[in-house]
Amino acid sequence: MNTITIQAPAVATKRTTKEWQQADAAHFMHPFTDFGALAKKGSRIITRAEGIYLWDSDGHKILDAMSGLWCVNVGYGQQALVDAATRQMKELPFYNAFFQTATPPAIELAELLAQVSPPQFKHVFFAGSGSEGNDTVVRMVRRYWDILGQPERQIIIGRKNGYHGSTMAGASLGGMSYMHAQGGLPIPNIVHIDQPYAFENGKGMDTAEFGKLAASWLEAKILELGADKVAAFIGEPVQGAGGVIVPPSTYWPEIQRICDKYGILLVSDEVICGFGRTGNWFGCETMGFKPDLMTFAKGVTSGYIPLGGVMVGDRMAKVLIEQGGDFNHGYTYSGHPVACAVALANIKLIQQLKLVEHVRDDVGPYLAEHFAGLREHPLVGSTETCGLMGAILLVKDKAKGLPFASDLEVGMLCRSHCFANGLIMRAVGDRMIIAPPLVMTRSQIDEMMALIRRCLDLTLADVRAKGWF
Ligand code: PXG
Repeated sequence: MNTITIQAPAVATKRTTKEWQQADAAHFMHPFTDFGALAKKGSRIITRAEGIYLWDSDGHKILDAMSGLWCVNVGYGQQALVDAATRQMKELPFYNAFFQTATPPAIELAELLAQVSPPQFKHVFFAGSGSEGNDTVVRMVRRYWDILGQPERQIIIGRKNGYHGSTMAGASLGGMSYMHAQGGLPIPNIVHIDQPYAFENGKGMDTAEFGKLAASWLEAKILELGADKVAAFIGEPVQGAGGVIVPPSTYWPEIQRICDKYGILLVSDEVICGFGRTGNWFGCETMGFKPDLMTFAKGVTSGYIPLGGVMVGDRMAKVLIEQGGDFNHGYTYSGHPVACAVALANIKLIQQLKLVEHVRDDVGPYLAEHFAGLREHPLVGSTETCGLMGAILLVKDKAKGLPFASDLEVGMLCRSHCFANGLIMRAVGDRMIIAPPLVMTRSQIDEMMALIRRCLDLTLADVRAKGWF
């Protein structure tokens, strides 16, 4: 075979932190970043990982309580995934699925996804990421209504502070106003209702009542727009990037009832909640609803390689397959064989290690108990968990439920203590959030809780010293 052996490793590993930072600042434009500010400050360079830990280029060990970016469900260093990628790269590194062709890993993955998904899902459309998956959602939902002779059903309803990605369609479906402010978004025929966040929208209300009230905003919006104009509703079972906002248990069943009443398609964005995160295979199972479409990405490969897609429920699949004709949409990497091979190995590993049950019966309840214990801390206004994701709300006055002024950026203050103490926890405003790898053990949760408590204490000392508390 006519191949060239490359002697040197592809990545120079001998640079110092300063050298990495200089090259980074000179050439690499990071996502969601103030390029100029980061260039001055210098990036943190992560060089390796094992289990639930990362190491940076200065040799610091860090407990990764965010699973990379909500994705490394099986933890780092799983050889089965490395072997699957290596084998597939040797056998067939790429072939497309466009011109009436398919590859074995894509077919087997489609089959396995149908097995682990709720029963209404037997079909999948592959994409390269969660954002691409949600672009597919917009195209497929509108195509469905076209086929059925109702092309005026164009509008998709999302939620303020929802996150569905960063492409034109993803960012439009999402309700992040600071994203809409750049690039002329949202695209036409996408509207938003308020989120089911009791701290902001349902103060003092009974939780169950608030859940029903928040769902009623969907019905009000449908009636305002005209039901015959509304194509679909999309939401994350638990809002992730918005700050791990766990809706009341009454919310999703009521959303389902309203969608059914008006014949509107229901889309569950499972990019974060899928593949065991909430203690079931998918978040819609935990929250008790039956969507027509499910977007997935992240946990499908535990982030080892990019892959996303959309599970297509029977209601839509029947129309698209039996009446649809050509669907003029797809990506070069729809069903990429290496990505699919890694996803197969990942899902089989989740099954072998019984990670869904581990979250549901063991570490999920254990985390819930420990997060509830944090409520005694003077800074903590409330805590919430769902499976292996959690949020801690930092407040100025817990008795009165008073938040800190947002320009004080108390969450960012806490986050810098986390970084300095070897813990990755994200700040969404003053909500400190975690979504650690699902392989985490009880003793690793103990270790994480000790770090969280230390960082909360350091933050409390800071806000007291600054006279903000
Ligand atoms: N849907 C949901 C629910 C997501 O959380 C996407 C879609 C988009 O996926 P891709 O693969 O295109 O990024 C996401 C992604 C954060 C953060 O700061 C969250 C995401 C991405 C980047 C940052 O919490 N979620």
